[in-house]
Amino acid sequence: MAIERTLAIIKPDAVKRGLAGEILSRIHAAKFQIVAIKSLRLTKSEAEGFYAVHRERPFFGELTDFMSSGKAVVMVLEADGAIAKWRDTMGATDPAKAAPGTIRRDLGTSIQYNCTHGSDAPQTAAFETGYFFSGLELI
Ligand code: 3AN
Repeated sequence: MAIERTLAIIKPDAVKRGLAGEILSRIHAAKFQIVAIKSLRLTKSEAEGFYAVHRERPFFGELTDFMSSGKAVVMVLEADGAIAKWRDTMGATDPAKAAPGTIRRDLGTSIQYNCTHGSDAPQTAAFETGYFFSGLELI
């Protein structure tokens, strides 16, 4: 496998519930390097831009309301095969279907309030990383 970078988000539900530290511990335990990290609150239109690929999905309005409802922690994670590895660490989108021991299974409460986001492919990772971080922040 090759060294990759992926964009990870600790979503507003997890930040509000005080779970950011627990999720960061899991990131360290899984041996990711945190290349860059920041805490921010997205505006509704910034959330719409981030999730533009889901524009036609019935849950788009709800999703972008939720993602702009409070602080999130966004970060770039690096590891061998980071994109798939972070998705494995998070678990399936729906916490009820996620494997035991994954973040979403252990901490998520619904398909919407599933605590974390992760890029799903190299092109998505490049777009999502550039959405939040400048080149200088990624050295
Ligand atoms: P993933 O984040 O696992 O790649 P996607 O890309 O299918 O999942 O969905 C993006 C985000 O949209 C999910 N993280 C979840 O918060 C939300 N979402 C997905 N399906 C639903 C749904 N049926 N109802 C509400 N929100 C959803």
